[in-house]
Amino acid sequence: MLKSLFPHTGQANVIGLTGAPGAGKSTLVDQLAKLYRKKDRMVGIIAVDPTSPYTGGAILGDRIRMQDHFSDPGIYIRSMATRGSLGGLARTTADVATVLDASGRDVILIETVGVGQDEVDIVRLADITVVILVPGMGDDVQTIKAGIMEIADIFVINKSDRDGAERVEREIRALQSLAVRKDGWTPPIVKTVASEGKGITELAAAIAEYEGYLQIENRALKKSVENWQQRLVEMLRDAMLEKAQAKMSDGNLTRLAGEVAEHKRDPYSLIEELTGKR
Ligand SMILES: Nc1nc2c(ncn2[C@@H]2O[C@H](COP(=O)(O)OP(=O)(O)OP(=O)(O)O)[C@@H](O)[C@H]2O)c(=O)[nH]1
Ligand SMILES: [Mg+2]
Repeated sequence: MLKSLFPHTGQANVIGLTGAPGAGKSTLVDQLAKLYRKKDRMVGIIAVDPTSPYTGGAILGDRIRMQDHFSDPGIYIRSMATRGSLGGLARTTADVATVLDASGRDVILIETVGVGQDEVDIVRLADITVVILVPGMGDDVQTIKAGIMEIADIFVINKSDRDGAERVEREIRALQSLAVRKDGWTPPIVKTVASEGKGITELAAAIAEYEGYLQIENRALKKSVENWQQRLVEMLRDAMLEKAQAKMSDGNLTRLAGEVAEHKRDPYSLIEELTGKR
């Protein structure tokens, strides 16, 4: 199915939103979705929770909150929470995004928690990445900077109704002054109060501005080539692994591991055998 759907993709704007648990991602996604619906754009939402092996509380909460939209066929919501699915969460999310894109969604919003490797991979699917911070995180901006400074195209300081929003803004500015992005884009900082719908228009404007920026000098295509380079390597790795695994049953793996553990076999020749190098 994905093979035949792929030619119909590439139309949607894929927007990734990431941030710490409880930062207000779902509330923001909800507000953005409402705004895009007012403009008559078809919206797809993928809520990814890599921290939970189950479709747990958080996502259930999102569903309940988002059910306002359930009667609206212009919004489709899919939650994903299973780690360890074949090919990993990032690939599964990519496949779901492909289906949504092909189905004619104009905007796809991907919500994901945190900034671990899975999240960075998921972010790679997106044309635009929004990193959500909240006041009162103290030194957290410092600790997560390595991950977020590189992936953020736009910063949101949500819960700006709380004390400390200015301080977070200053910290981001300070970090930005240290590392200039190689594409020359300076990620704007948008302050929001998602629960009250404040700053959403400004966020949508910042998103539109970055979309415009990507249209200049083939930047969108260049970014896409970079992303696909990564994804092709991942897909290849998955395919090779599946192929090698097909050659041995589970019991077989235990037996082989036993032979290596007892030094009856060396693991290097074994891998060569399994990958067909020999
Ligand atoms: N004070 C304040 N509360 C907010 C704001 N935005 C969201 N909240 C509240 O923060 C809580 C968490 O919001 P969510 O949107 O579920 O946050 P999330 O980042 O999606 O959370 P997870 O998906 O569980 O990681 C909810 O109770 C929201 O009502 C805001 O701007 N100000
Ligand atoms: Mg959420």
